Amino acid sequence: MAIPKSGSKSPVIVEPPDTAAGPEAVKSVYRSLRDNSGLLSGAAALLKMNQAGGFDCPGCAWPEDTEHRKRLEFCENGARAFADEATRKRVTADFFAEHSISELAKKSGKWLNDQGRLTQPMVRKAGADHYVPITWFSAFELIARTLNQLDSPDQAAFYTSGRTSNEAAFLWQLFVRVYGTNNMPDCSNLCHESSGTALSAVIGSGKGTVRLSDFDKADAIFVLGQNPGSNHPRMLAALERARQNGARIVSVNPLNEPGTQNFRNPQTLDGWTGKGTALADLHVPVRVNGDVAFLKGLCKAMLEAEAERPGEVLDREFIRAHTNGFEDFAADIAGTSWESIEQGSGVGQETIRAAAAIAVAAENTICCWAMGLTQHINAVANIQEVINFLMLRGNLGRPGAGACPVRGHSNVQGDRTMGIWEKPDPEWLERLGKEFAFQPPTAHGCDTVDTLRAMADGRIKVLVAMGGNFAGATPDSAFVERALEQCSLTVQISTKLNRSHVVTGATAIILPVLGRTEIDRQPDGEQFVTVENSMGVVTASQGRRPPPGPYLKSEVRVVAELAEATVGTRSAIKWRALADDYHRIRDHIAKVVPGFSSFNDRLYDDGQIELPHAVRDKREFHTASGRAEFTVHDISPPAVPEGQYLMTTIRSHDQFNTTVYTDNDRYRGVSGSREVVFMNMADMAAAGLQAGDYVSLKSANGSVLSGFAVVPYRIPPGCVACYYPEANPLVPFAAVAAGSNTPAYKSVPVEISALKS
Ligand SMILES: Nc1nc2c(c(=O)[nH]1)N[C@H]1C(S)=C(S)[C@@H](COP(=O)(O)OP(=O)(O)OC[C@H]3O[C@@H](n4cnc5c(=O)[nH]c(N)nc54)[C@H](O)[C@@H]3O)O[C@H]1N2
Ligand SMILES: Nc1nc2c(c(=O)[nH]1)N[C@H]1C(S)=C(S)[C@@H](COP(=O)(O)OP(=O)(O)OC[C@H]3O[C@@H](n4cnc5c(=O)[nH]c(N)nc54)[C@H](O)[C@@H]3O)O[C@H]1N2
Ligand SMILES: [Mo]
Repeated sequence: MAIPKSGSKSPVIVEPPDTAAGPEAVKSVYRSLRDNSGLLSGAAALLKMNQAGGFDCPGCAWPEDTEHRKRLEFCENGARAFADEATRKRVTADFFAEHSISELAKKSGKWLNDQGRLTQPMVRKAGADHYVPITWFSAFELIARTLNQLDSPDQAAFYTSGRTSNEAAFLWQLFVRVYGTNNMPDCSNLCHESSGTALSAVIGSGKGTVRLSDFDKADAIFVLGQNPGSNHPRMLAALERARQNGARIVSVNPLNEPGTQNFRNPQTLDGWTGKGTALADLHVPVRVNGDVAFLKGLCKAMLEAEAERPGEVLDREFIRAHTNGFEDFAADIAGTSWESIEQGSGVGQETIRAAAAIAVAAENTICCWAMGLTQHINAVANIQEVINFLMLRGNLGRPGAGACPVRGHSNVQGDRTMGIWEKPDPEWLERLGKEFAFQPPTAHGCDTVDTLRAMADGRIKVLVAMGGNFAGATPDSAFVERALEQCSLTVQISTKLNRSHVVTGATAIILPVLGRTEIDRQPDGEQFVTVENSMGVVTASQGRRPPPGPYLKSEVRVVAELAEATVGTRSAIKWRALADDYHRIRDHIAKVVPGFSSFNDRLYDDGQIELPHAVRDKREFHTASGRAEFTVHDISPPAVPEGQYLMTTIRSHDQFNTTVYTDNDRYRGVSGSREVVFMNMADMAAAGLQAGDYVSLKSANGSVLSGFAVVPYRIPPGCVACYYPEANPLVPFAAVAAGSNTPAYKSVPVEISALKS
């Protein structure tokens, strides 16, 4: 089934701006509050966002700046994520009586989201084409019965999206393991899994090694494969301050994103009236998936500089005392020709040398990265090359320097810390089993891609999803939708409607939950939850807005009641009591999860917990050898068949993952349609294409997307970009990153053909 379009208008294309934020961002916040929550109540609630005693932004995982915290510690896109949750629109039982599921399956994701908040549990009975109301009790009973009738607990999978709080996530993984499986696919498998895999192998920890304060001490910051202007706008303030302190910024990206070029901080007078701060000193227009080649070139230039000025470039002492494999690494770099580097990266030697000069002049360097590095077949290699580069000058485990994978969803890092992982560490399972007196399953479970394969093969029959949009976020949409339709039961625990509610198993259930911004009252009083940001800092988050209806439950309450119905008699765990007062869950977390001792007390005393990090705090590397590892990787430019293009998929400025707010992308100069393909002008000329021409795109899985409009753009030749999730049907299911199994959403070979007008 083709994914319905949000509108078939032709796009309006203008020259993209060269600056991010500024007054336009403030206007956009105003519009989204006006259209969703209402201005007054929305503005009052926003004052609580990212403040002590308030709620954590439901957007990205960039840390709050507690030192320089402003009265308004939020960004345009955080405000929009908030407004989207705070909408006054409601999806009620009448809505489902009016609209059949087959009719809803023809609506775009944007239309579904625009219908408002889910308000009561609904069921689609096998063979029916409408959802009808069901009581919470009957819904839990139906799910429990189905789960308990499976031949094995491994026939069910339990997905988690990264907005889920620590408390809900901890209880969720406990329930799933008491039930008897480690089938816990999550959005992290689609996101930063490559970072975790790469970092664990070479530095002994899967998390980033910097604190926010390190940005003030850095002399150089490399931003690779990341678009902070749209996806982590509060990071621009950290880059602006770093820049004002003299740091030099290098962006490595096939697109010259306005957010890294220039920033007009809407919280300063200059941001409203002046030109703002120029951010990147150097933009490196690497070709799509040219990063390994570029990073090897960067290291080659540095090793050559060291040969000319021995002792001045490399941190020999760090390399000797803390690392393994330098000789092999250096020999491989020496044997890699500049020609292959230029060809693989698409970047000239002078630009690579200019980037190396910035790194060599810097005492302290930070590398930040996101999906531009993690979603390729060789994504793990990308990230290990970043570590090679950092290690040459000892940029790990000291202030002002380090590795900074910038996480996506606001609690995706915390969910993993809480045990949402299909490959749990045996020590973790032992502590969990001891604390709750049960035997957790030890066999590794399915991640997201393995879950899809198992559903398609009939090995997994039930999917229960804690948030997210499993159908919309995964690759190869036609394959995924067939796999979902083969399930006997799919359950979505959600706030808003999306594709996953209309492409379902034979029986489907919707369980509506409170969002993070809403008051969560339980028998023992109003509750708060906790979240972990991208830099390992855990803070409390307390909702402040009235719930959108009387029948919604909190995520924690849903997990507790589902667990009681399903496995209530299998252990002595008092599920409901845990949900009555979340302090009780945190007391268990304190005993099971390393770094959380006296969790509740420390939250009250210090307001936050910074989790320990051996590399950052002690320059210790908990790898098998006790040292950080240099690694060697092939440049291996992706095989793009003759006449095809390498497609990357990107987020616009006006979406949060599969939730599309508008069809516009202000920073890339496109409005009115998302069905566009950004193309190099020379490629367009060679193919006889003009701006606005309609084309079809076809990939190796046989999927074809038709009617996409060509947008001329400064993107390296041979590369094109389309929006996520519209382009997901083209991403072949089997194309995944070696080691992390993350879909290669950012390097998909495609054929492009002009449509005859
Ligand atoms: N407003 C908003 N905020 C968000 C999100 C959102 O959708 N909207 N999503 C959240 C989530 S879950 C995540 S994971 C993050 C995502 O944040 P990002 O990773 O910034 O998002 P993307 O748009 O997927 O892609 C990032 C950048 O990678 C570049 N790129 C593409 N291919 C390549 C390549 O081969 N090499 C290099 N070097 N660069 C490449 C693209 O041009 C783009 O600038 O943001 C989080 N925050
Ligand atoms: N082509 C392509 N595909 C991609 C990517 C890409 O760059 N390119 N990026 C990948 C990445 S990085 C990620 S993280 C995934 C995202 O994958 P997901 O996390 O699965 O998707 P989202 O779109 O964030 O999920 C949105 C839905 O979550 C629900 N929701 C929102 N808030 C809450 C809440 O507080 N509680 C609950 N229970 N539900 C809530 C709503 O129903 C909403 O419709 O997509 C991946 N897919
Ligand atoms: Mo993500």
